[in-house]
Amino acid sequence: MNQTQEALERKVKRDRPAYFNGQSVEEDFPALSREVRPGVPLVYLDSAATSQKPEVVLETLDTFYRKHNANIHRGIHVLAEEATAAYESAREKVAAFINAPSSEQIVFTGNTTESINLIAQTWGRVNLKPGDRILLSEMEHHSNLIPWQLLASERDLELDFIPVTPQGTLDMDGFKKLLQNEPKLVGITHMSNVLGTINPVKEIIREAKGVGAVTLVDAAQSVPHFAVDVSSLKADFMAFSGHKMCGPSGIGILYGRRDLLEEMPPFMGGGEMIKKVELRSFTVNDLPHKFEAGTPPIAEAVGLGAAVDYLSELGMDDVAAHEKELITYALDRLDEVEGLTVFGREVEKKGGVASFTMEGIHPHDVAQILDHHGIAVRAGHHCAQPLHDKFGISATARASFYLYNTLDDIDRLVEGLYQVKDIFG
Ligand code: 7TS
Repeated sequence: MNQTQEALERKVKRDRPAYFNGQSVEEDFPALSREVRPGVPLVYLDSAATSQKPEVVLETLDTFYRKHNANIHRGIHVLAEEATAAYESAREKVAAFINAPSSEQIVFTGNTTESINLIAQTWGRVNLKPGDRILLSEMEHHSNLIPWQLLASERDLELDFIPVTPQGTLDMDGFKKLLQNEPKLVGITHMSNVLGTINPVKEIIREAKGVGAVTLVDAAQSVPHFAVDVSSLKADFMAFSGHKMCGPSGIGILYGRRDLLEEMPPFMGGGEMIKKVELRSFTVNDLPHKFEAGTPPIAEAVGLGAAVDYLSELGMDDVAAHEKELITYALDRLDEVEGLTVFGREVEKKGGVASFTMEGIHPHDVAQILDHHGIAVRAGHHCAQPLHDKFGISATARASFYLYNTLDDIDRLVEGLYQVKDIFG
């Protein structure tokens, strides 16, 4: 048995737990204490895809369905009132979490993807005409790319892209040049789900506003990981997902500037989004209900509210500091592995994401062998194919961290990577 095998087979002791306010948080997440196979404990390093859920969120969902389950906004009975109050209180919590001026500017959707499609299909359809330009970046997730490609082909729009430098940051000189084309919309990811790069969105928004552009921040990877203040950023739109921030899947958030939301037509038609309906006409409901057609994700919103409380109690600055410690340690340890390249290795403002290749070994093989040792990472293009093309690769393996990960998890990852090397010689 070589050293790596010995290391893998010893019972993993969490000598260095993830502490917040003197309390270890790992026990809060039931999934983290499971074994994926007998004797093989889970090391979950796929939080950029979705986060694990703390007990308090699971309990909130359970209690909601057991005691308060009813449809909202339309019932005059106790359960309907309780469910409505819980749903609307979740909206207040989300508004406070991102420092939105009003909860009426928080629209619940299904996920980040739906939030961005909503903007494209409502604001975009009304405000963009043939020849207008949209400025995105080369590091966008497909969900901030395809909705604009669809609209561009329908409306004859032009798409421009802020280049990504070989180091993995946005080329800000390139950005300023592209602004001279006077785009009508600038839509940028706050943090890359592949490189971990945290983009200077405040500066981007300020510059974009200088040429009269409307701004959209894809905050799917930022709001879960560090404090984001939408009022200070002055973003016109911001989109993120509940499932990446300790909440349930099936709920997303769209923040919008009030006057823009007021002017936008509805996204989908049906119940809830109307005030008065006649056979051939209707009047739209007030914000935010105008954009929430049909029965919304009620339990999911309530669960998200619990997740927001959980994160707020830990403190987002402490969450960010913890992840900074993890990524710093991870980069140091990954450097030890010969033939391993981390994309965005030198990015200064980098969240807890390490995407890498190993010389001569396909990322899917890396992920598969790691999985054999209980280490969950993702392999592929992570819905950012153009970014991978830019780096001349088709796929990477990605380890992504969250508040519950520990330095021990990173040691396990590196031990697993040595195992990969042992197998592939
Ligand atoms: N934007 C970014 C930056 C993302 O990372 C993701 C999801 C989305 C948008 C879409 O979020 P959704 O909730 O609508 O799916 N990112 C990933 C990922 O990196 N692996 O799986 C999903």
